[in-house]
Amino acid sequence: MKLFHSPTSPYVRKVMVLLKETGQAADVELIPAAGSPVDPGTMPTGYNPLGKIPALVLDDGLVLYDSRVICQFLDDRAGGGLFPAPPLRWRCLTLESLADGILDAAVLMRYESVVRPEEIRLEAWVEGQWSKIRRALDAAESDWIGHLTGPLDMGQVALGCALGYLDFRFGARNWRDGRPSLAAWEAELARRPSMHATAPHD
Ligand code: GSF
Repeated sequence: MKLFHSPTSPYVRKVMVLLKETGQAADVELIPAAGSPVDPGTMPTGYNPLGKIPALVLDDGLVLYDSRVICQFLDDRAGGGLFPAPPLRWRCLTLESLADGILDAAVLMRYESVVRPEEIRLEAWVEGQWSKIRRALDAAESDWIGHLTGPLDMGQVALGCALGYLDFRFGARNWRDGRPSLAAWEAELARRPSMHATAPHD
């Protein structure tokens, strides 16, 4: 299998963590890809018309995207158990959606600062994205700690990748402030070899 990959992409990181947690890392060849909505660069537009990564090309030529579909496929392939049976499954998937929503907002903020020329940036729009992230983090602190301290699942992996991305790109916003339980949980998760080995870098 071939995985279109970047070491800075938090969505790719979700897939990489799952591959390591389920013992499948050696089954995937990593293909570097980089680009943005303004310049697709080396993004795999021929495989994923959306021009986004991750995209996974299977040995029979079938292409899977996005990260949620890829993660479910790979977990199923290995019997990894990172998507628990219902009813817990719905909590797991909702947590993954919360984490992906944090990432969607954070990536839009990132594009606003590195892709959009300074004179046409809209500060209120950037802060609106951060408000989504702030509310999601507050919900994680107040509603999700019980779930987070249960057996590892894909929702937890996704949230760990989202928090890692906030540290990587928006460290000055100090997401840990006022969220001690979430901070303690993240510190513990970050010690897992799968998280440590996939920490983002430029
Ligand atoms: C999001 C992928 C994505 O936005 C998923 O896989 O879960 N819902 C999708 N990936 C970014 C790279 S990154 O910031 O992780 C991407 O491919 N951006 C290029 C673009 O044109 O938006």
